[in-house]
Amino acid sequence: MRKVLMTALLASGLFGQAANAVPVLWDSASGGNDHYYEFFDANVTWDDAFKAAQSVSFMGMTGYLATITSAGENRFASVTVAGGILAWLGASDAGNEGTFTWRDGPETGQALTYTNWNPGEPNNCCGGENYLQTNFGAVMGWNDHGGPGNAGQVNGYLVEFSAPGTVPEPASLALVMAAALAGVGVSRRRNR
Ligand SMILES: [Ca+2]
Ligand SMILES: [Ca+2]
Ligand SMILES: [Ca+2]
Repeated sequence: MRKVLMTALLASGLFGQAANAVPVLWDSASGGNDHYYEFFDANVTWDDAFKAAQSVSFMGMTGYLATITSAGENRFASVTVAGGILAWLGASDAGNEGTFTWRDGPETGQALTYTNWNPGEPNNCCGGENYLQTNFGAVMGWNDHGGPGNAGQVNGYLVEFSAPGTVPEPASLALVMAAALAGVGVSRRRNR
């Protein structure tokens, strides 16, 4: 019960770190993926943003630092949701210099299939930069930043929410029915 209340408060933005806005749907009717995105106008390191993203949930979905896999998604997240403000995304090349992979969400461990690096980036500048940010210099432009060279680099972050294998209403009902039937089976066995 307590957890449910916390989740509701976090989702509403009334508790914890103040959200810039409620999660915004990129709906399939407008060419989207039916995922939700939220920009947190905070000043945090990538590591803290990574943890913070996982601590928020919305409509039962646990957040993750946004994973951008198309130009359309980059535009929606970077412009529509973040308003062109500098924001961390979910990729890093920490531990594998030069090869960025998504570190959370459905694409965890996967290489980037779409990129929008600014000219000359990623450059692992200034003693090492291992974390992906968007809206750096140019709107929608990508840059590697953060530690170890710029360990104190802080800015906002983009959180994405998606249901694992988003299920339409009838399928959800079927799952509930299956669970209920399984429960009946268990109690029957128990009664024997
Ligand atoms: Ca994504
Ligand atoms: Ca690097
Ligand atoms: Ca850089």
